[in-house]
Amino acid sequence: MKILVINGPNLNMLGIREPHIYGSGTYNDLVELIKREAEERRVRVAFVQSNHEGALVDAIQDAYGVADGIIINPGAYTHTSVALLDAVKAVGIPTVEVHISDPDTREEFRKISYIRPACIATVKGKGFAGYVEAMDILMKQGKSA
Ligand code: CA2
Repeated sequence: MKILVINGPNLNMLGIREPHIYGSGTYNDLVELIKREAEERRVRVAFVQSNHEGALVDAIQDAYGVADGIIINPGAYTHTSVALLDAVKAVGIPTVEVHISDPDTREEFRKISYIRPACIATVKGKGFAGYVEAMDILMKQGKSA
């Protein structure tokens, strides 16, 4: 199984500021954690992080015919992007939405997720462990598909 892990804007800044919200681990720590957990599960993982909406759309499109699942933390584009919603719908790849914090307990504007309707599940508020849970969700659904 091949999983693409996509992280949106500012997630490259993890561990640098706002540790009370996002923890003290860096983006590199996150990548290493996912790689370790993927290896144990014999899952192949690839990573994309971008601060640009179009680059994220390109990454989703490039996964067509390549990845069996997508884990995406769209960052702030969660709350604004119809383009990411359309891209996930267009490729039809099982996708799990992940948030390190729980946006539903924060500002009102974070309670809206445009991408959620195209995703098979949402994991939020579980820190970096949420990405591992997302991997398990994709693996389970891969077996039943
Ligand atoms: O909780 C999450 O994972 C979010 O997707 C993170 C986004 C935020 O806009 C969403 O509402 C929830 C923001 C990522 C910003 O990451 C930072 C990392 C370090 C310092 C500042 C921001």
